[in-house]
Amino acid sequence: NAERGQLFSEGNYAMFIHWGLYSLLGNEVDGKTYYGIGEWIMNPRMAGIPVEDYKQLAGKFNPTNFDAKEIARIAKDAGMKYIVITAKHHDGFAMYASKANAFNIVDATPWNKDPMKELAVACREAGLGFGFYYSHNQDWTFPGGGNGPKTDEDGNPATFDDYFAKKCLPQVNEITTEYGPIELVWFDTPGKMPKHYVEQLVELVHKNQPRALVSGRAGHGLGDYQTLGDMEVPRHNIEGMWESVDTTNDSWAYAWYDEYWKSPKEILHRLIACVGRGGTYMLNIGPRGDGSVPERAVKTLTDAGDWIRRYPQV
Ligand code: JFZ
Repeated sequence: NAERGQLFSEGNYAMFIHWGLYSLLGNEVDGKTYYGIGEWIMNPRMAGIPVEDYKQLAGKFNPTNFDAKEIARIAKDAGMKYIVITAKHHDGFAMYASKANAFNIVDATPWNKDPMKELAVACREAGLGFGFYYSHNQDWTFPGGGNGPKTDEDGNPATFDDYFAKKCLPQVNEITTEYGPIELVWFDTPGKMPKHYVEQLVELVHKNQPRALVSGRAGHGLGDYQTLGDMEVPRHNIEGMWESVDTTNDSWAYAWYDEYWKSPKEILHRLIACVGRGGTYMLNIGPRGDGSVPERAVKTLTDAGDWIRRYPQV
């Protein structure tokens, strides 16, 4: 599909955003800091937060400093062309108004707004593309989801089929119909998910969004392009469409202690290496639980952008 590949045809530079309930914790739980990627905080490898406790966090999620226009402006000033944000990560919390499942930012928080509606509009107004990350296999809070609860509320066994039919497929339908034209759906960590599920999802995205690309991590080679390992920059040219994902510091989601910022020079080096070798570079920021973007992330992106705006062919 020639039109569908256009986004990557001359390389590209994009903003990736990891933002969710986990951002509220910033890798600190009950006064204890856990070192690792912030969006994994509830996992037993990190704090191991029980599902019911984690769900309670939604009641405290009130990101009054979220400013969609400001985020779009930061991406634009950075020289980026589109934004991809977490609609749902492995924790299962939908960061948009989901009718399919009540564990979402509109129904479960005091904030009661859909930030994705605002961001989709802000991107369109700024001339930026827009897309969603969606954790299709792992869902740690919905019964039957990958690495999630094995039984439902009544203690009956739940299967992946239950999760897929009741939550995953309807939500992917929502994110590909409710936010206007989108550029990309970024599926991740397919694990052992059987092929027929992935086929249904890819088909649905292509039906609802004929121009949108599906990430390589959909699984079973069914994505539209290849996604390299996290933070991997290849040393040689790679055939076909590919993308490298990276983050401005160490964690993807906000972690309070994470000041391991890459320099603008390092970011430019990685961007140019990717684009020069035929790929696309997507660079992540992790807004805080209140919606604000860490100042150093903004400065790093903007400083790199100063160079890009001087040499706009990149
Ligand atoms: C995944 C997620 O688990 C993580 O939280 C984050 O969203 C990241 C962007 O993607 O983690 C991965 C997935 C694949 C690889 C590495 C980390 N990989 O293929 O090297």
